[in-house]
Amino acid sequence: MAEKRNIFLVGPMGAGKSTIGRHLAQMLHLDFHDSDQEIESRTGADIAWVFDVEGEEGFRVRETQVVADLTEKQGIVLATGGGSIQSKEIRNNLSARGIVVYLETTIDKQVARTQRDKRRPLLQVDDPREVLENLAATRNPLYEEIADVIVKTDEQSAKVVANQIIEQL
Ligand code: SKM
Repeated sequence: MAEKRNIFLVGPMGAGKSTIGRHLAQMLHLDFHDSDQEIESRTGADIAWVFDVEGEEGFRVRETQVVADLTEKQGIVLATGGGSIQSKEIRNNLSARGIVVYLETTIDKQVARTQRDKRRPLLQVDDPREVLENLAATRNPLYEEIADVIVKTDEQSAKVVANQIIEQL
C-alpha cells in the first residue's frame, strides 16, 4: 500500500473482526478501532446497557455516528459492528473511504464464539442459532455486495487470516 489507506472489516458477530483487526493493524502499522468499543467509550456504558436504555434504534443511531466519524480518519483498521451494514449511510461511508473486507464464517463458529458474550444483546435468547441464521439471511448479501475482499475465518488462526487479507490488498 503506497499511501495510508483504511481497511474496514465487516461480517457477522463471531467472525473474528476485532481479533483479526488488531493483528492486521499491527502488521500494517495502522491504528486499530472497533465501532462497538467506541460506542462503549463514548457512552461510558456497555452495549447491553445502550440496548436496554435506548433500544436497538438508539444503538443504531450511535453506530451510524461513530462509523461516520471513524471513517474520516486515515490509516486505520476498523472492526465494524455485525449489524452496521444494514444502514445505507454506513455502507456508503465504508465503500467511499476504504477497502472493505468481509470476514466470512459459519453459523457453528459464530455460536461457539459468541457464547455468554455480553456485547451481543441480540443473542440473549433461548435459541441464538436461530437468530444468527435469520440475521445471516438478510445480512450476508449486504456483506457480499460491499466487499472488495472476502476471506473465510473459520479454519485459520487470526494471524493467518490477517496475512491472507494483506496478500489481497
Ligand atoms: O454491534 C454489536 C451489537 O451487539 C449488534 C450486532 C449485530 O446487530 O449483529 C453486533 C455487535 O457487534
